[in-house]
Amino acid sequence: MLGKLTGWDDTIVALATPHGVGAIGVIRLSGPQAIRIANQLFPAKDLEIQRSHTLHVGMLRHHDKPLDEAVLALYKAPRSYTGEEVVEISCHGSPFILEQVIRACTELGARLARAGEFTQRAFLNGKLDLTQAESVADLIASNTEASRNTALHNIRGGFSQALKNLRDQLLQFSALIELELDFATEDVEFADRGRLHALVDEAKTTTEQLLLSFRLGNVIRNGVSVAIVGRPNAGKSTLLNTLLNEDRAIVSEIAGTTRDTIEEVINIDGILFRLIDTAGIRESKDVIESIGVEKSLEKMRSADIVLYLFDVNSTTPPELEAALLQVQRLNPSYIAVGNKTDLLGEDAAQNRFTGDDVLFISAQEGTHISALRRRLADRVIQGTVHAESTIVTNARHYEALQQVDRSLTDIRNGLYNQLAGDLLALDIRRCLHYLGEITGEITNEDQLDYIFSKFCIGK
Ligand SMILES: Nc1nc2c(ncn2[C@@H]2O[C@H](COP(=O)(O)OP(=O)(O)OP(=O)(O)O)[C@@H](O)[C@H]2O)c(=O)[nH]1
Ligand SMILES: [Mg+2]
Repeated sequence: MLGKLTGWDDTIVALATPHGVGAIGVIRLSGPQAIRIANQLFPAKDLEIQRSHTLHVGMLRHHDKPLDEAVLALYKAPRSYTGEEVVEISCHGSPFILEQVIRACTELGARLARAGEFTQRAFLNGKLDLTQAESVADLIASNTEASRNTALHNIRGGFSQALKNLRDQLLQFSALIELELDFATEDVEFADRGRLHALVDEAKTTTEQLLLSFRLGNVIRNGVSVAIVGRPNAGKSTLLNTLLNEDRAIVSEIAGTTRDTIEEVINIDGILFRLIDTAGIRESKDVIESIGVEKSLEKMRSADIVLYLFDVNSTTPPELEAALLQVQRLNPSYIAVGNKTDLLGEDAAQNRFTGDDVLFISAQEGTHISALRRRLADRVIQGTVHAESTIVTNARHYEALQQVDRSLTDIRNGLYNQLAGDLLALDIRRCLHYLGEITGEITNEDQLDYIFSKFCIGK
């Protein structure tokens, strides 16, 4: 397969660790000449006669000049990440040294790797399927525990396994239907339509779940936006500071303190939340404050979750009801939070607002803040999928899955209308095509180049 593509016989080299100063920097060489090139830099012993999966310590030299003392790890094809000959050179992490070693490798015949080329080679050599390869990119980019878990799960093949099962079953049916076509004149049915029906229903449930999970997957990658809104002086900025554990926003007893929105990021149970403190909402003649209020309403509309904060001491139950109706109209995904229970007392607050689903806190004293954090995390995970299960995080998969879903609907309609076998076979083939696009069994060079170009160099 590699032979058909350009540049695949080359040996490639790149820095595998981040740029900049570090204790150790790792340079990766992959390709048919990897061990020969490393050998020319390594006078201490003959690397070409060493076994796979061995480590070698020694001085790297080029043009009789010492470069660095390094540890070399040898991986022989096909037992390596890329499936090719691979040498990993661990040097001291000075950018100057690393640069010199990479230059020495290129002088000896390696070329600099393109972004994602190592993983692309792994894919082309059958070491990973496409969803697994893409998960490597997600893993490198993941910045929370939850996104890391999702990426790891996908690398281990959770996502592809579900799709592979589906594909295998559909393949069986399409084979049986094609067989029927060969016996067209004899009016036989090898492929049990009832079973195909059940299979299509099952497949539709799977794809629908995967499609649903895309929303959550996106949330895990990009963070959940939470707008803290309410009347002036409700304690919004105080709550932001308490959740952040630092004095980020100005707090004062003057109503209308916050004029512009403030955004900060927190991590709850591995989910990234973007907290937005807004200006208190009220009618105001002050131009700047009015702009702030406009902005608050805008944030309330666009946020994933709204925290509607009110002061339990100065708000009456009818006022709360009216306010929540308005919030609901702008954004149905809200949580009502009663603040300053330290003044009124928690029981009194609860008695005052019975009937409404309200979480009572004291932002200033930090009371029930952990319950609020839990409520936020639950909102994200609730009803959908858990982070350990299979989540679609990738827009390309999402689009292909939508096509799969559509062709499954066509197959189902075809079955209802007792469509002839040859037409049914067409629909099944189309469905298989889109499934294959996700796992990479059907694909083309341009698409691959696009996917792998999103990687960083050295992966
Ligand atoms: N007793 C008590 N006071 C609080 C609590 N939370 C906030 N406050 C006080 O309420 C006043 C207003 O707090 P802020 O956090 O500035 O209120 P805000 O909602 O951001 O107000 P604006 O920015 O003007 O819309 C300050 O004096 C806070 O110290 C609380 O839980 N208990
Ligand atoms: Mg404020």
